[in-house]
Amino acid sequence: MKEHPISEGAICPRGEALPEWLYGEGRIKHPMEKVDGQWKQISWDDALDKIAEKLKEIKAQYGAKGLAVYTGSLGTENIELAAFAQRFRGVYGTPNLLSVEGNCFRSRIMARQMTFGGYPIEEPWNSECVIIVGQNMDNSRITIGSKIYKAHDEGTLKHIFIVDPKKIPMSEKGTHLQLRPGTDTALALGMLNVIIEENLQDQEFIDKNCMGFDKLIEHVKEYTPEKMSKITYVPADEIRNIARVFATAKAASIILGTTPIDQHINGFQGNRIFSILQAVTGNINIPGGWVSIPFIRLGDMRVTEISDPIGTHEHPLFRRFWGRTSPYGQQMLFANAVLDENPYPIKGLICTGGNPAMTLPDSKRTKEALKALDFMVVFELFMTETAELADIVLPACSFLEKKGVGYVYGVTNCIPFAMIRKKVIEPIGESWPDWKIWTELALRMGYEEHFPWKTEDEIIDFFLKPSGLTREQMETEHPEGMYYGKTTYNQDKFYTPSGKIELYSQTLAENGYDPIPKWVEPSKSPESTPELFKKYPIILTTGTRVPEFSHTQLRNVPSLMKTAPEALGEIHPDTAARYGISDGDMMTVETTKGIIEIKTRPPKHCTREFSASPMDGGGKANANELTSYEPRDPVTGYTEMKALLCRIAKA
Ligand SMILES: Nc1nc2c(c(=O)[nH]1)N[C@H]1C(S)=C(S)[C@@H](COP(=O)(O)OP(=O)(O)OC[C@H]3O[C@@H](n4cnc5c(=O)[nH]c(N)nc54)[C@H](O)[C@@H]3O)O[C@H]1N2
Ligand SMILES: Nc1nc2c(c(=O)[nH]1)N[C@H]1C(S)=C(S)[C@@H](COP(=O)(O)OP(=O)(O)OC[C@H]3O[C@@H](n4cnc5c(=O)[nH]c(N)nc54)[C@H](O)[C@@H]3O)O[C@H]1N2
Ligand SMILES: [Mo]
Repeated sequence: MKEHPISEGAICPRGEALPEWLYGEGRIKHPMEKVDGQWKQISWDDALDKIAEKLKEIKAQYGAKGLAVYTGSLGTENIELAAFAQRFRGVYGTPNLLSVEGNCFRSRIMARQMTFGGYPIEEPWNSECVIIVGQNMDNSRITIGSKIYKAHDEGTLKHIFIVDPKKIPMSEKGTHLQLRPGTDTALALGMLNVIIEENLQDQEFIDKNCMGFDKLIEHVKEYTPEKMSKITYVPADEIRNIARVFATAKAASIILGTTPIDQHINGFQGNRIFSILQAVTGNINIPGGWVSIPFIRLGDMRVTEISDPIGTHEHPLFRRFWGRTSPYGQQMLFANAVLDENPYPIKGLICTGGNPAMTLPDSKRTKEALKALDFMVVFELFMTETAELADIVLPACSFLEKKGVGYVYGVTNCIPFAMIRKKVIEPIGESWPDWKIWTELALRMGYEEHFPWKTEDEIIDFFLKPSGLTREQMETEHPEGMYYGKTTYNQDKFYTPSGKIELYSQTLAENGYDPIPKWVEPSKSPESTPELFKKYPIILTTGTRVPEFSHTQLRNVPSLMKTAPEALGEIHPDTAARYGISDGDMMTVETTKGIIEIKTRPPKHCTREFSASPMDGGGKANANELTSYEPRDPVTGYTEMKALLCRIAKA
């Protein structure tokens, strides 16, 4: 739809391939039970009865916390899936709701909340300068990418900087800073040093809105461009240049990739330092800066908070600060709970909309943990690596087989956007929408009073009620969906304890963390572990998105498998030559955790020595055989999935 407000007629290869995905190979069409290691079809009634019985057993023996509920990427993208999972676990009484919040985007939300009291986001189409840090929008975020290309073509967006170890298509439009993976915080500290040394900050804005600037002045003195150049491999002059252009632009937005900043041991502070850059240059709540967006209030299915989930002791702020409590536990501690009973045993798992056997770190340990469970049930469309390890698999249907509320903001889209998602076809086979699976299970558990919804329209009405929108209005007036609310600029209310933008965070100091971000090396790097670097001399980044796949999804689609048949490892041509590896050769990539084989990608965009591998892509290589649960970011508990050390060889 050319007139569609978000896509403006653009479609990605995954969108185009949906019919193939929907009707393709491997759809699970019936409830399945594993009997003596073999999958057997069973009826919905039998499956739900057995699950209810098991869940009651677990609760009787280990308490409600002995069960974990895991919602994967779909749990953030599909409100119905997430809300019903929350309702069920709440009524059951387990605090252990685990999700990709534990390594996807919550770090940045926390960092911005702790700085601004809210979650302002970029508005690049109104900017004169944008800095894109570790995001290849042509692959992972085309809706915003196309708006940036357009603003650049029209000339309103004058300066684009790309901060990325490799050249990406958008690098053609601007200045590329090719940094060593994992050193973004050092770059940002260097930029702050230049801005403050050269008096380029927005003093009026700072005086009025910020606290801690005096401490920041002292703090960044040591981070000279020359020193930061040694760390980042970015020439000092380039650090000066980006700092000057950014600070003097009329309006500027930094756009942070969703994972390259966050998935580090210092990822939370990395997010904070870029927030501080926005603040001291006055690029907050002005058109083209970071702006406070309106929120849509949607019906909330949460049940009043129970006890604390796993990870609370280790990462208390991930759980709550300023009385704001997150519903999630830290999934990075799940394997410890199952395998080491630390802090207590988790014995059962309900997994929906995710494939943790592949997407959590250290797949070997993750799979061991999943196998060690007394009972696991998975709601899935396909027999994934996780589903294979379950006791019962229930056939869920896709978003095209159910009606619901679609709502995006932030990561996917900068302004909140809502629509009624239409049911395109009837559920395939015996598959059910997630809401129905949870509801039917709840009835068998005796939870009927908490699950009153009987139809998809009733659920939509429940979600929309607090928003002031109605289903009828959305269906008749805005069937294509609608932006919700307007951005209001020039707000100067900040909901932090001090009421100001907190360049210096007392909350962090009181919890034993750095109140202003410091530079911290990745746990394994040429600098932090020179001995290890001799044995593992290549820097490895995992998880780079490809347009054909969403994480481990869509591998049943022939047309996508044709254009991207293998997981690809990108490698610098000089490195490849040194190892005698040619384009398309298979190479081994080995870390201290494991070894995988992966095909090399024609290195047209790889211009500095490092190699990167997607999480899975079309092929068999699973980058999480190379990653580890330790160490974790002390604030959030995120693990290192970027900037690791590896060695390579021709396979
Ligand atoms: N090494 C490394 N690991 C990473 C990352 C990285 O960069 N590097 N990135 C991390 C990030 S940011 C993320 S978000 C995670 C993603 O991790 P996951 O969410 O675990 O991965 P997906 O492959 O998206 O799994 C989604 C599953 O939901 C199923 N599904 C689709 N629609 C529905 C539905 O309507 N109902 C149900 N019940 N199921 C459905 C799909 O078939 C698929 O199996 O991976 C993380 N892991
Ligand atoms: N097609 C597609 N789109 C997706 C997804 C998908 O699976 N497929 N997943 C969605 C999800 S859940 C997420 S979380 C997002 C992920 O989105 P992002 O995390 O933004 O991932 P990419 O766009 O692949 O960007 C990664 C870029 O960061 C660079 N990079 C690697 N290490 C570093 C580093 O240390 N510093 C810097 N500055 N750059 C680095 C890589 O070279 C690459 O160009 O994408 C979303 N969009
Ligand atoms: Mo993600």
